Order: sequence, then structure tokens, then C-alpha cells
Amino acid sequence: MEKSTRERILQRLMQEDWISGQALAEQLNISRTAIWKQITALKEAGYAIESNKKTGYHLIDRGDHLTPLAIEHYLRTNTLGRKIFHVEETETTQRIAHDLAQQQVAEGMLVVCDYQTSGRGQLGRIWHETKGNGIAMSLIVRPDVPLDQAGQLTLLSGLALATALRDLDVPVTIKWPNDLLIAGRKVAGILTEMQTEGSRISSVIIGIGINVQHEEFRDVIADRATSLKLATGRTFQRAEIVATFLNQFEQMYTRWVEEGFGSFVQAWEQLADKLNQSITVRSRQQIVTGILRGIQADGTLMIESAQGLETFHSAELVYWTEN
Ligand code: BT5
Repeated sequence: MEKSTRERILQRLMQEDWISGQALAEQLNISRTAIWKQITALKEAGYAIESNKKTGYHLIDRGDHLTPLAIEHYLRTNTLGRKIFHVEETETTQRIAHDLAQQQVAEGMLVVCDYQTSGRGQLGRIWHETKGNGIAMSLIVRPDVPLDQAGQLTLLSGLALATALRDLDVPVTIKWPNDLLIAGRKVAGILTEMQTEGSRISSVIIGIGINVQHEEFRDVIADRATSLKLATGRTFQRAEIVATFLNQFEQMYTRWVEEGFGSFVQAWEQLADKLNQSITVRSRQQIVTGILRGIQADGTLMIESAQGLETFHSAELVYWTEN
């Protein structure tokens, strides 16, 4: 995608400590007045930029912008997230990603927004968000694997996100199959949805919601949600989190397509919440309480109950009175 003049100025400001208006004008081949106008617009958009007659412009604070440019700054991938569809506000990034996937966009396209007004969870549930605080993104992948393995992408993205957050010193654990927790409270949720063509996968849309800067949660989720800020006391760059996830996920995804999920089991279990502890599982058929023993090579959950070892392909771990 062609970068706008504003994005190119921002990119130069990120690369240099100080840069003169003259140098920017020459490099971008526009007038100094045009540069000045764009700098003013950037300031209005929330970027803290210092101006000095002699030395030019200096980016003091990158702010917490979830824009393609900010994400690209941290991105080390080959394909994932190299094309980003960014919107300020939308009902759900899943819908946009589904539409783009149907228009045959290439694998790796990321849809990201600053504010999602009707975020979706599983089974028609709601993903809550407050403006400017969270990350809502949907990644389009087109893996050449059998249809019944697509569900493993939920586990794989959970593992990649948990690993990425741990790289940023956040002590997350994974609640099978699709939640990330900090000290028992949910900080991120994953929703994977598939488009098929006959018996093959056409695309998988991996939707991820992360609570980042929230200082409080209200109403229904107040008893179960946390944010990176609430849990650690630190502030984060949402763009860095998105890119760190993609950097991590691309490596895992490439290996998964070639080798399957088996080699990830150990890493996944190391981050599993309540491993070897008592847990209640609810599936469509039954409710079972037992010890969480981990997962099998295909991602199936293993619970040791009074009946012996039981496996669950699709179910939920009951943590809160109502999910
Ligand atoms: C999920 O569903 O956790 C999947 C969430 C996926 C959201 C992303 S955002 C980008 C993309 N676009 C979308 O529209 N969706 C995806 P589930 O396991 O069904 O959990 C939903 C439950 O989590 C709710 O019923 C609440 O109990 C709880 N919940 C909702 N919002 C939350 C939040 N912000 N933080 C913590 N818990 C929340």
C-alpha cells in the first residue's frame, strides 16, 4: 500500500532524533509549508512533536497509536501483517476480514481497529471494548492443511500471543482453548472462524481481542476481566503488542503448516492455566470435574476424572458462574 505523505514524515521522525524541515521537504519532494501543515496535523492526531528553528522537528512521544505505520515499526515478519487494513471504528473486525477473504486477498492481511463497537465472542457472546484502550484485530490465513486441523489455530495463536506477552514481561497463562489470563482474570480472547470451499479450507480468520490500557471494567465483566495495565501497572504500545504477536505467530504458523501441532504441545502445557489442578469442563453432552492433564498432539483436552482419562474436542472450562 502506498504510504501517505503524513505517514512518510512520521516514519522519518521515528528514524531520526532531530530532522530539519528543509531535509524533510527535500526527501519527500514537497514544500516546507506542506511539511509544516502535515506536522500540525500529526500534532492534532496526538503525536507529541517538538519544533526548533535551528534543528527542526523531534518526535518526543510516539503515543499509543494503533496505525499501520506504528505496527510496521516493530514488525519483523515476511508476510503476516505486511498488508494492514486499518479503520478507526467498526462493529467487528471479523466482518471486514471475512469480506476481504472472500475477495481473495492474500494470506497475512491484518484488519485492525482502534474501537470495535460490537465485538463478537464465541456462540454469539459479546467481546466488550472501550475506545482507545484495547486491541481488536483479525488476521487472514490460508493454510493448506486438512479441514479438521483448522481448530488448532486457536491454540497456536493463543500460544503465540502468550509467548509474545511473556517476552514483554507479562505473566499470562492460557485457558483452553481460547482465553489468556493473568492471575485468573481474562486479558485476551480468541475467535477463529473458517471459510471453506468444498472440503478444503479457503481461509481462517483469527480474531483477537486484548485488553491493554483499561484502568477499570464495568458491569458484566468486572469480576473476570483485567488489562495489561491493571495487572502490571505499566503502559504499553498497542502497536508493539500487535507486531510482537505477529513476529511470534509467523514462525509458529510456518512450522505448524509443515509439521502439525504435536511439537507445540509441551510449550503449550507449560503455559496452561490450572495444569494438574482440579477443573470443571462443560461440553454439549456433559459436565465433568477432574484434573487437567494437558492436551493431546491434535489439541484435544485431557481431563482425569473418577471415570478415568476423558478427552474433549470441543468444550469449555468453567471458571466463572456464567460464561
Ligand atoms: C472470546 O470469546 O473471548 C473471543 C473474543 C474475540 C474478540 C476479537 S476482537 C477482534 C475480533 N473481532 C471480533 O468481533 N471478535 C474478535 P468467548 O470465549 O466467547 O468469551 C466471551 C466472554 O468473555 C463474554 O461472554 C464475557 O464473559 C467475557 N468478555 C467479554 N469481553 C471481555 C473483555 N474485554 N475482557 C475480558 N472478558 C471479556
